[in-house]
Amino acid sequence: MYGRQRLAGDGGQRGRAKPKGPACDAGAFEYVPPPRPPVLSVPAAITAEATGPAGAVVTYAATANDDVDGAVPVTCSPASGATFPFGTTTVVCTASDRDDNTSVAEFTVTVADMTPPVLSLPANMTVDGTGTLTPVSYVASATDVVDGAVPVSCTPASGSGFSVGTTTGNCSAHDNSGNGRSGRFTVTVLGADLAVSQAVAVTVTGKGNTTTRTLTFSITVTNNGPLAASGVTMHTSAAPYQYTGGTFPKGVAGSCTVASSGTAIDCTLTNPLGSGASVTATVQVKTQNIVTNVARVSATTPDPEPGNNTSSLQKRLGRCNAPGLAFRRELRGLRRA
Ligand SMILES: [Ca+2]
Ligand SMILES: [Ca+2]
Ligand SMILES: [Ca+2]
Repeated sequence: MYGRQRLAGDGGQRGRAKPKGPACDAGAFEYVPPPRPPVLSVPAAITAEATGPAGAVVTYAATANDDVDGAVPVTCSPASGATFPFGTTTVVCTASDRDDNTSVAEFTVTVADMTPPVLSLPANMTVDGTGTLTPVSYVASATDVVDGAVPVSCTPASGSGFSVGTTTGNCSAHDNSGNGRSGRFTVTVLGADLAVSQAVAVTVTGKGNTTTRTLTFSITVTNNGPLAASGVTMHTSAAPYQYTGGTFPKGVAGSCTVASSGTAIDCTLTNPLGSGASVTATVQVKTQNIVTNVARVSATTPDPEPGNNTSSLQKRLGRCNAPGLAFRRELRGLRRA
């Protein structure tokens, strides 16, 4: 009851406790103020990041102030500091004054996973090439605070064949809430880069009908790549003319073999040709005409630049036996393809 209230008895105030708060003596009537419960102060809706599979510990502050009692205790459920599960939970808070006037207030706590997994990717790596494509394996993983280990998808996949050069691996992972993270690393495959060039010299022996011209092609193989070249071979063709032989310089381990047809010669280096190193083989052809010597080099070590692995050199010989004229014609005829 509140407002104006008729009191029993003599119109006095006996038998009734003096009201707390702003009451006043109204003579035969006692003014009883309306009940004023405490004023509750609770947080606005809270959104919390999940810190684990169970949700998140969320703390908050709720206070109540009563017009008569001042600050009064507040009871909330779930309490501040409780672990809130995923999703939205309504927190209900109550506070009462000494007259049991009670206030109730609510707010929500929403727990969500808003953080993507943490990726663990390989450091940038450099490997020696072993072929046209070099298989490269690596380990990539991802861990999410809420979901634990989650799958990682990478392109190119571990174990794929990588070409000589630098390839970027792209990886990504998502947690069960759809939060994604991506990362990258590089795989550098080293290779060799053989290059071949050649020069020719003419040797004239004899006179008249006994004149013999021998062309000596000096074929230089250079490795411009960062990786030593293994299994270096050089195939030289001067068809239809016949080779009389071919050699590496003294001290170079390798050999040259003239094909049974005589129109081709194959030279093989025994040891790898190091980065920046070069070696020159000489092959001899006897002819009186135009000859085009084609040299082609290869290695078992990958060579990403095939365009410089072939050299073609044409030599045109005149019929004059004079060495001086032959030399001038040699100069005119010397050109590289
Ligand atoms: Ca009150
Ligand atoms: Ca997450
Ligand atoms: Ca090359």
